Amino acid sequence: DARMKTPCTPTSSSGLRGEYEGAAEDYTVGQRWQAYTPEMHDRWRRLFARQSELVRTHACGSFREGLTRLDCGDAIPRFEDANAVLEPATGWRLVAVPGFIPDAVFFDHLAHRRFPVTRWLREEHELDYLVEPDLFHDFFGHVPMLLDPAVADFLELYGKAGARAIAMGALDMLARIYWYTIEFGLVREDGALKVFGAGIISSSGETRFAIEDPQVLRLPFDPVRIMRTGYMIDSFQKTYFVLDGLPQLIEALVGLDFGPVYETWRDHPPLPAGQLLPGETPLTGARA
Ligand code: HBI
Ligand code: FE
Repeated sequence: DARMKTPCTPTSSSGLRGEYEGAAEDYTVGQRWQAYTPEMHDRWRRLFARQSELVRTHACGSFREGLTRLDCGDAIPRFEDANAVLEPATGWRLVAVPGFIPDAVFFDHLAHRRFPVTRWLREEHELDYLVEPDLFHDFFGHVPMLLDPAVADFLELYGKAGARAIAMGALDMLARIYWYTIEFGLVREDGALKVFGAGIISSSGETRFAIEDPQVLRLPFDPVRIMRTGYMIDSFQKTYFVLDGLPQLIEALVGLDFGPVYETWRDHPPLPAGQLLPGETPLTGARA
């Protein structure tokens, strides 16, 4: 998520939240599963029950299958249990982090197939919305997709692309790729729109909105268009990009050298979210 502003802001009383002290150089910490209270496990169960209901009708097949394989609805999962499922499947491994971590560190984890998962759980008053990643967003939203081979490969490539984007002053452009796919991506399956992005699927309101709203702009997946497009950080998205299938994540990137794209567009202001360009044909929304 790029939603959160600054790392290292201890924000509350919930113990593990924002506790960066004692983190390793790569910002990893122990999950400290024993520190979760019965109230936290109960909150997880309720969040899980509500979202998994929507998943059945709104999520893509890979998400549904991944969630089933993780079998994590009864209590806050232990990362080591998830790793026992992930590692043999796609070679990914979860590492616990205190929250938002610096860009370069985040990229390095992904480049090595380590997915950083925030160890603390949102509080009761923020069940529907919070501005930073927590355990529910990171685990429920992202981990099932790590079992999909295309997403598994794509995330590693994204991590490996980080250093160059930073060096070229184009981090914003690369981050939009993550935002509009891994966080807010849609995919068409058997003609129907389905969610695969974690930012959508961990939110009950946005899951319905992204699939059901007849007006919102939905555009075919296009990496260069995405790199030029600004996004919403504190409301539902105004544009969603739709894949023809998850393998398109890789297909669209193999032939594409990001360097020249960065050079062409990095000094232009981003296109406003929700704006249609002349000649574009949206799947839905204005002039669809
Ligand atoms: N750290 N924990 C955490 N989660 C993220 O999603 C995250 C991050 N640090 C940087 C970051 N995301 C993004 O800004 C990069 O993808 C660019
Ligand atoms: Fe996320």
